[in-house]
Amino acid sequence: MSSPNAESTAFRSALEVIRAVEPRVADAIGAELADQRESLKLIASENYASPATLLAMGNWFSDKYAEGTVGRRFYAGCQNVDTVEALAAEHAKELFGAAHAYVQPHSGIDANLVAFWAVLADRVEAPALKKAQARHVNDLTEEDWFTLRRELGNQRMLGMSLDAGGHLTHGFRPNISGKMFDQRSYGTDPVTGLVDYDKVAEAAREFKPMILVAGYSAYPRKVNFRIMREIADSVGATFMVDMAHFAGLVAGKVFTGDFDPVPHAHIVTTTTHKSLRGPRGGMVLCGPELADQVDRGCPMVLGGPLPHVMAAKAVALAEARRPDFADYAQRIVDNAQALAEGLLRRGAKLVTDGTDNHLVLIDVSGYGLTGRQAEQALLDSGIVTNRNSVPQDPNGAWYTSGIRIGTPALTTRGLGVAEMDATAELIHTVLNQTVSGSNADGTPSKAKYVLEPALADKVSHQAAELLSAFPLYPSVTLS
Ligand code: DSN
Repeated sequence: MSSPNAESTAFRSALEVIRAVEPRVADAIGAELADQRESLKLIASENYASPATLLAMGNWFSDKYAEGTVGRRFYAGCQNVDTVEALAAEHAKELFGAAHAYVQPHSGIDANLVAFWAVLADRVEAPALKKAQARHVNDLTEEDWFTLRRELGNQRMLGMSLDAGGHLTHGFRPNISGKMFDQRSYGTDPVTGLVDYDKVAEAAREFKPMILVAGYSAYPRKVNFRIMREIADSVGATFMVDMAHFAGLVAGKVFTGDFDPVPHAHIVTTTTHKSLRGPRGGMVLCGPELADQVDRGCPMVLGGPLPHVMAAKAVALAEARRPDFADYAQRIVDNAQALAEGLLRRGAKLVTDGTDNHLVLIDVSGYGLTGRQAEQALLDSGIVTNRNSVPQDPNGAWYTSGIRIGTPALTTRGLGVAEMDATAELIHTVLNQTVSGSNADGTPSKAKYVLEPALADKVSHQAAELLSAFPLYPSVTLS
């Protein structure tokens, strides 16, 4: 462990150096820390990275181009980048028990694009593609390129529907994946809100996807990856899991056996900054059969790797391999369950009536609100969440009927189950006291709401008081 004094000195010195060039940037960085310290951060996809992880990103690695992979670069002088990339991959393989790890993706979308490319390159029986891979691309004729584009496009993907908690990158229209793939969705049971594996199997039999995707950003339960793999195998699909949201729970061995995607999936993607608590970025894990294609991620679909972020990934993954990370991961789930119980006890309506993971989805129609109204009313009260669709959402993806809340960040800060009950009380108080508003012409509004400013202020103070016992980055003082 570094001394608290060293951490404070490092951040203070960095700000002093930045301030000498553009003081407004230094001020914004300081203001961001202050805002994060003061708000009750319940965004399920956010966390607080360690000082070591943050500091690993601010250095000379940022200046280096390193297209290619370890030991096989398109640029000279990459020996130190090789060191950190290899370290990050080694830690990832050990942590997740994966045969191969590719740590270059800049984000979750990028990680998924790398995975899609790898699967297409592996699966598409296109003579033009085989030609392109076997020899120099300049040897291909115009007709070869035309056939290649036609054969790569329009392959089939089956993923979880957006309103059931799936992710945009799993084949949905606003994302490139929805334009590349012919996509179908599986939803959740309308009564229980749970994945119905028989229905997934039926959809797979009918649609015969090339890729079956599991993983979610707003589903509050575990997924049985052994069953999903059996379904994929039964129709000859490649099974891909996007574990971006719950990677920390896999790393911390809260999700094991049938619920650990790594032994069951052909390919696993993740971000590194959510429950895994690393720097903002992505990663792909796979077996040896897809490793070569995955390693072509840059320059196939990725821009130049970010060596400074790969250095930070190596640091964060080393942290996740320590025994205390397992304790952290378990506390994330304990806290989410305590939050869910506190909300249910106070009468909130929750999708699936609870949680097995790090997130809780409140159906705020139970409070007579849209997600948009609830999100803003909570923000007015010092509680940062995000609106999210609920299954079969009548309000669509913009206004929504849900509020997604997650515990990774507050758990990092040290809050425990007692504080989760207090948090449930604050959330319930705000939602219960917020009234849906009207437009100027008297019609009901999906965005406007009425919340007494005095109540919002009172809750903000209560939230700040709750947080005061759990200072964020206590080792860091900027003045
Ligand atoms: N934006 C992330 C989330 O909030 O879940 C996923 O892309």
